[in-house]
Amino acid sequence: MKEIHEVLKLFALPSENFRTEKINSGHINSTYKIIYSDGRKYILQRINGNVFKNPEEIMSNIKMITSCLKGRVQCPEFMKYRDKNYIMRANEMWRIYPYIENSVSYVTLDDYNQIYEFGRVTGEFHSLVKTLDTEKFYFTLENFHDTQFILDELFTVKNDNYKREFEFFQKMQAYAKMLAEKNIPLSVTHNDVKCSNVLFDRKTGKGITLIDFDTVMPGLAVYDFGDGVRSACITQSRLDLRKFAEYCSGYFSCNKPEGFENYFLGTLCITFELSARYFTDFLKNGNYFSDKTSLQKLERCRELICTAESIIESKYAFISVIQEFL
Ligand code: GN1
Ligand code: MG
Repeated sequence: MKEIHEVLKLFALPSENFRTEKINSGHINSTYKIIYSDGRKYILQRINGNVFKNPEEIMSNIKMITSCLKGRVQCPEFMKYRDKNYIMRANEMWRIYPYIENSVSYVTLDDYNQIYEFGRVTGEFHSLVKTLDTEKFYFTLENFHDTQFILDELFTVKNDNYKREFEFFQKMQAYAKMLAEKNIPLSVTHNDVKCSNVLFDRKTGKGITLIDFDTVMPGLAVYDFGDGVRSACITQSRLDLRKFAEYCSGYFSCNKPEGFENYFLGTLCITFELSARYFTDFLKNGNYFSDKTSLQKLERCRELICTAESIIESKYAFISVIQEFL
C-alpha cells in the first residue's frame, strides 16, 4: 500500500525492503506488522476515525498510561513524529511502535496457565494504575461502557422478529440498575480486556502486558475484570468455572477482592452490554463492527446472551470462587 510507504517515511523509517502482515484480531482499527529484511519489526496502526473522533485525546491518555507502566512492565512505546506520538494524514491517524520481541498473542486461550497469566496481567495493570488521577484522562468514547445507555439505544429500534432477544435485554435492565446503585468509584481502566489484548512471552509462556490502550479512560475496574472473564473463561459459550478459578487466581494475586457481588454484576453487565452492541449494529445495519457480516453480528449477539445466562445461573459458584481469595 502506497500509504504505508509514506507513513513509514514520515516516521523516519525506510520505505523499502520490508513486508507487511495484516493483523486481523481487532474489530475497529487496522493493524499491520512491518517486517524489514534486516529483521527489524514494527506494529503500525491506522485508527478508525468513524469510531474514534478525537485521536489526539486517545494519544494523550496513552502517553499517561505508558509513562506510568514504563520500567515496570514492558509495553508498546509509540515513536515520535515531531513532538507527537502519532501522525495525522488525510484525516486519519497513524502510529507505530517497535514490536516487542518474542511476544505473542492469541485470539483464544485454552491453556489454564495462560488464563492464569491473563488474570495476573490484568490484575497487575489495575494495581499499577491505581494511583493515576482519573480527572486527567479524557473520556475518548462517550457512553462507552454505560450499560443502561446502550440498552436504551437498542430499545429505540423496533423489530418483532427478535422477541426473545428483546425480552432478554428488557430483563437485563434490572442488573444494570443494581450495578449503578453500587456507586463504585471510577478508576483508570483499560476497557477492552480480552485474550487478544494480552502479550505472552513466546519462550516462558509468562504474560508480559495488556496492549491496545485506545479505550483507556475512567471506568469501572469490575468491567475490565469481567471483560476478561467473558473473553477467556468460556467453553461453548458458557461460563467455565475451572477457567474462571484460574483467571481469579491470577487476578487476585495482585489485588484484594472488594465487594463480591460487584465482580458478578460487572462480569454479567459487560457481557450483555457487548451482546446489545452487536445486536444494535445488526438491527440498524450499521458499520460499527465493520469486520463482521450482518449474520455474524446476530450470531455473536446470541452467543453472548447464552454466556450471560450461564453467568446468572452460576452466580453463587462465581461468588464462592472469589471468596477463596480473601
Ligand atoms: C472491539 O477493536 P477491538 O477489537 O479492539 C470493541 C470492544 C469489544 C471488542 C470485542 C472501541 O475492540 O469494546 O469488547 O471489540 N472496541 C470498541 O471483541 O468498540
Ligand atoms: Mg480495543
